[in-house]
Amino acid sequence: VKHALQNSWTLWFTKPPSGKQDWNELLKEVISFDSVEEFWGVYNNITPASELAQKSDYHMFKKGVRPEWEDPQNKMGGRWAYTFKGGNRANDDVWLHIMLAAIGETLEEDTENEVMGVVVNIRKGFWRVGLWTRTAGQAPKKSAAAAANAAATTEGDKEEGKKRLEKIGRRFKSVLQLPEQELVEFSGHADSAHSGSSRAKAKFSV
Ligand code: M7G
Repeated sequence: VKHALQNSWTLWFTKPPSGKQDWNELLKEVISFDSVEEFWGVYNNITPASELAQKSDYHMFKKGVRPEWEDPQNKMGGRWAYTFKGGNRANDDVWLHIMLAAIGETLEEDTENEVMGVVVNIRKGFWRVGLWTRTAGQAPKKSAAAAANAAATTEGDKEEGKKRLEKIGRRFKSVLQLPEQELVEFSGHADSAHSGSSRAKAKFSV
């Protein structure tokens, strides 16, 4: 018996560069799955994060979404991120719990469709886990006429978008089992792409 997931997911791997390669050459699609049993089959057969070399990433994204800022479904979006020391076997469970929360759809309400995927970056001296969202707290696009009419509601829309993202950020934080004073930070992909680094200034934190 297979227990179907609400969505199909794809696992991707970024291998550490060996010489001068760009981002695209290092990112590889690994496998897709759409049941609980297949997820465990994949998880039990891949190298644990704690055994990956520095500069490796795992990305688990909804099938059809590439784990890149440039993907049409990510372009307007952003990322909740948390950086911690990482590196040992116990930390593999942090990444596992994030994946389980994503495939179990516990990070957002059913209708929100904000969660695009989750990431773990293995870096020198730290790990960074991320949760990518479809929006980045910007006001939704309106027709010119509607915008002229509704200029006053724009700030309200923005506020609502931010609230929705903050709620997801708090759920991410609870999966990470972080104490209240420890912060997770949100940044927009457009800012990351613009600054050429994922360490763009955080827009907000929870
Ligand atoms: P990172 O791996 O997110 O963080 O970004 P790090 O600085 O801790 O290693 C490292 C670099 O990878 C960025 O500065 C970009 O050059 C490249 N990179 C990362 N991401 C997520 C993307 C992406 O989505 N698109 C493109 N074009 N480059 C990316």
